[in-house]
Amino acid sequence: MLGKLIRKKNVETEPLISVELESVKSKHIPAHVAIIMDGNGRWAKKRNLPRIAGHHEGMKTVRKITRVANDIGIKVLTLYAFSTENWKRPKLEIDFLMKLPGEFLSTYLPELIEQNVRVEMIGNFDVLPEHTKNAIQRAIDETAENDGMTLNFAMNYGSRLELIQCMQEIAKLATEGKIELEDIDETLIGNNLMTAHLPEPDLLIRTSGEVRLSNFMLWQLAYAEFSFTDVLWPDFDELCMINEIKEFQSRNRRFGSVNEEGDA
Ligand code: V0D
Repeated sequence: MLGKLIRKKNVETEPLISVELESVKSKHIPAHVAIIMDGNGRWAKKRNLPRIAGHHEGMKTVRKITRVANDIGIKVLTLYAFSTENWKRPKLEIDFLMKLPGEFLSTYLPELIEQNVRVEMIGNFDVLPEHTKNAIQRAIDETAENDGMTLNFAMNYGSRLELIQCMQEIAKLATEGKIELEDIDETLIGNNLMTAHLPEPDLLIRTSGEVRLSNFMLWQLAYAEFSFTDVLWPDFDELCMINEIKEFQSRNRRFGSVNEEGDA
């Protein structure tokens, strides 16, 4: 596992990362971490580069954070890559963004397979461009047998739309007489969301200083710890991720105790 990090070219941080990694792995690890990857445009602007340069740099961070999350032992990493609101952006920017899954996967799919990572997606898949769908579907198919970390991309995802579809599905079951009103509970709702097969996130991270949920996993984040960092997504690195998990572990040090929900 550590061998994956040793291949990194940054010799300065390697020993530090290994030591920190071992300490993090000896404590309670969040099963599911969700990240809102914000600040790519701002990163580019600071350097007088076009926004797309920031998106491209952000893709390299996806690779880095996937690898360290897998090394930590996180079971599910959900990355908010494209929201239903993002269609309002300029067409040229959208066209560029829609090429990123293909580029990401043609570069990194072999190492995802090597790391036993399973690629999944939540969101409305159908309306994505054909070439984007093909790239993602191929990655999903080629990693379907992997049983390591699940790398779950939220693409064209919006939580309210997900809840609308969930409610429509449940109402349909009710009108067809397949369920009684009393059958509508947290489990039934959870089972009709796009995340039905996944554990709920234990930790939400949003980069770049914005303190909003932006229509992301409204139901699923009910009990999650939230962390908002000023670091821009392209600058978010392995040590940032390890520090987030350490902070989570210190907040959760009473995990499992009677005071768990704060009723001290
Ligand atoms: C841009 C920062 C990887 C956020 C990361 C189309 C904005 C880089 C993917 C990707 C994006 C998605 C699915 C998949 C494999 C890779 C990605 C988008 C944006 C939205 F199966 N990075 N990335 N998708 N950015």
